[in-house]
Amino acid sequence: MLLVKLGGSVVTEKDKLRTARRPAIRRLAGELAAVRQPLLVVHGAGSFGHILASRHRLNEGGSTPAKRAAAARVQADVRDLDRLIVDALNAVRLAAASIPPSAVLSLDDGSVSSMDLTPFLEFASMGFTPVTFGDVVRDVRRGFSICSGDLLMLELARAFRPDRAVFVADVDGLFTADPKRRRDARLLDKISEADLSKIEFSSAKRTDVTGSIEGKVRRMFEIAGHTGECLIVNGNVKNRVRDALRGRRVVGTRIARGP
Ligand code: IP8
Repeated sequence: MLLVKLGGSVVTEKDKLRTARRPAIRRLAGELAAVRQPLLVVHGAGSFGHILASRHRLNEGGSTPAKRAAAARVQADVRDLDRLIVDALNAVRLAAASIPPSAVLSLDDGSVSSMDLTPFLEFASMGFTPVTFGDVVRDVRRGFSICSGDLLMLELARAFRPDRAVFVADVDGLFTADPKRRRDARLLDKISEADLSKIEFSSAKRTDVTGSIEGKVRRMFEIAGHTGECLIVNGNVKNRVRDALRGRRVVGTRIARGP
């Protein structure tokens, strides 16, 4: 079993509200099909989730009618993006079975308190490709909150122990500094927890409601502990995702298992 997260910055224009990158979605679906192995697919929310979630501070939860309306809007929007991805996967005969986190998972102050894995296990065992995504979900303390695709990657890695987990980003991997801002930023081809201090993390962009890059990297170390291999690759480079999933040596960052 292989686990892949299509990052929101690859499948959407992150700064343009509800704007999908349809050609990238179609190409990546083709690359996933070319791997010819059972897959679990997670995707981020990109501009279908982060912009409004951040504007309405949905990660803090709430119970006012305005907050509920915004939460419902974002839930509907991430489903729209999911539909585009599911259609692209079906077009290449991956038989996508979409499993919305809001129906199978609840949080407790931002951490997973329960998740029903049955639909993932049963659809996967029938040869479907389970697909799930960053979503607005119930939170026993906050009312509702945001569940990131990264958190789903962790839960699925724990449950399925995939041979490989691949994070698909819009950059080549992890750099010593933000490659979009610093020209001297160097790609790290492997990273362990001890290397975290070598990275100059810029503060998370204002619209990213699911936390800092550093927090995401720490979660990847946890994920790496449940997979044969865990890596970040650039989904904007043709066939890199396909080759990474096939286990070829590609440009990217390998995440070492925790201590
Ligand atoms: O894009 C965020 O998921 P992510 C989900 O995987 C929402 O961080 C609704 C903003």
